Amino acid sequence: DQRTAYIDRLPKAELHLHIEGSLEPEMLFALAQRNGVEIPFASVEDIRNAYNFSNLQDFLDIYYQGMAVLLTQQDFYDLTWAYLERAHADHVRHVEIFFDPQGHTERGVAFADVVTGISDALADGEKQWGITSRLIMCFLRHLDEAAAQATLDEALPYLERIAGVGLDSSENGHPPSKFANVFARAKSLGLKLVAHAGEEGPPEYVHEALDVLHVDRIDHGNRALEDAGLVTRLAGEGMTLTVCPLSNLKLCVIGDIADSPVKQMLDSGLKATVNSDDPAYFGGYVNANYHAIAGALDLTRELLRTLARNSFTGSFLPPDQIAHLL
Ligand code: ES4
Ligand code: ZN
Repeated sequence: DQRTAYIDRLPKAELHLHIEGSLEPEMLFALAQRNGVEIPFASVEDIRNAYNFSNLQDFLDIYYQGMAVLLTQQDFYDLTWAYLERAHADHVRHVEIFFDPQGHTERGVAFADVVTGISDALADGEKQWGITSRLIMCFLRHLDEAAAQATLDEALPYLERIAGVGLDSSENGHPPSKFANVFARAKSLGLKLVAHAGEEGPPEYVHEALDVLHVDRIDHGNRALEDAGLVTRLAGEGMTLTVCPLSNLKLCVIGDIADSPVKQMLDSGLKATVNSDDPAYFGGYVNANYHAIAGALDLTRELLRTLARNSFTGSFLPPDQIAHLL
């Protein structure tokens, strides 16, 4: 219908995308064959059938298993290029991509191959389609802070290719404060800071992301809505929240797409954005996420335009470049 066409053509940025979560079953299967990696699936259909999750950890177990087929710099290039083709088709003009180096270096993949493969594809995407980008290195929060520090050490020769650091993986039991020192060091190196908070974890974790880590953006932030004082603060600071509707549904963070917090956030003055998180696992890229909530929350064109605008103004692009995209 008309709203679908409006969404599809709306220029937008994607601010919450795990590149390893864009590994489609077809590519997973092909890379397993190309690299001679054994996987516990006999077919692409078999893989897709395994994608049923009842919580974040359920998903993460499958997600870490899936990334085992990524071995060479070319694999990371191909993965990123395939994502950019999808993003281009969705009228995405700017992407800020997460990657999980610890998920690869612990398997013996060189840090250099991961970063170079991803960032070479990002550079080619800008040449081909004018899609600008930033790369954000995430620390796995189920591992300790020393491991995060060692990962930041490995990143030092590549800081021209890395714009920021983030925090992902299993949230409950791993509060942001566990990473206070490594985030302070990243900030002193001039890196931007983001953290997943309030996806499954309590509002207190969102407070910690702000007060202890001093993040520039909150990833997800759903459970901030449980704390009225926190909502007022986030609104007052103009803090961007990167919400992921289909992810929330697939991971049972919400019971129904109509329970997506996006409308409530906008109504509360919060700067919400719409993103795809791990689109190969959660059933759709960024336009599919807009479509899902537009119908369920009956979003007007004005609100859809606000969401797209927030994606640019909440990005790490310099103001003069944002002005060209609005
Ligand atoms: C993730 Cl949805 C989500 N939450 C936390 N960590 C992640 N890593 C990849 N996807
Ligand atoms: Zn995420």
